[in-house]
Amino acid sequence: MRLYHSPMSIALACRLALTAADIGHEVVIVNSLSGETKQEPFLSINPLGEVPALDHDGAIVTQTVAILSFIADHGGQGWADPTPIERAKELSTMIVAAAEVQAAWKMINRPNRYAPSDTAAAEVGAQARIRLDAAYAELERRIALRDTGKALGILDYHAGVLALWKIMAPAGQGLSPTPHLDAVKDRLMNTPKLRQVIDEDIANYTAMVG
Ligand SMILES: N[C@@H](CCC(=O)N[C@@H](CS)C(=O)NCC(=O)O)C(=O)O
Repeated sequence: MRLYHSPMSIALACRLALTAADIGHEVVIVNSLSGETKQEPFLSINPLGEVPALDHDGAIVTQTVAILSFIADHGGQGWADPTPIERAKELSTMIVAAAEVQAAWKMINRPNRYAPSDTAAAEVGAQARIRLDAAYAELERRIALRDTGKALGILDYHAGVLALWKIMAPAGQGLSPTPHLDAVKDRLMNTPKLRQVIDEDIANYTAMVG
């Protein structure tokens, strides 16, 4: 398997899932900060110009939630509870993570894509931060309802990266507390092989931003 990835992007959740399931994979770095995601040859892989993308025997899968779901099915682990209703609930929370939390971050990080002028972009950024706080609150509410006695799974990898973003990105400062989400991140950091991947990603990201 080949994972197209940019350090500290949401694709890190897929790296963690692949690592946790001991699925052999190659990581191809596509620098989203320098715009490589929006250029060929990557646009031929994902015309939306976003990582992650997963190549499995020539079949390309994009979208974090779909890739994580595939990794859980392929690796035979990763669903906290494999019953259809529990899987649906986990998928629901991952869709909130992608459609609400990640989408708000995108508006904060790239407001000019959503506005015709710098003034309008500043307003978009300010509104997006309000939306981000509400999105994290909903993610936190859902994470708080989960049984923490279960093995780590794909929702933990997804939510854990969003917890890291909240701590590391300047725009994450001053948001409402999310203790259950932070505890997910701590569980990942306390798992040596996952911590190694996270530390490597942080180091690569730091080198990338200079
Ligand atoms: N809905 C997509 C969003 C992926 C996404 O936004 N990826 C970002 C990195 S976190 C990206 O590649 N951005 C590059 C760009 O927008 O230019 C998913 O969850 O996979």
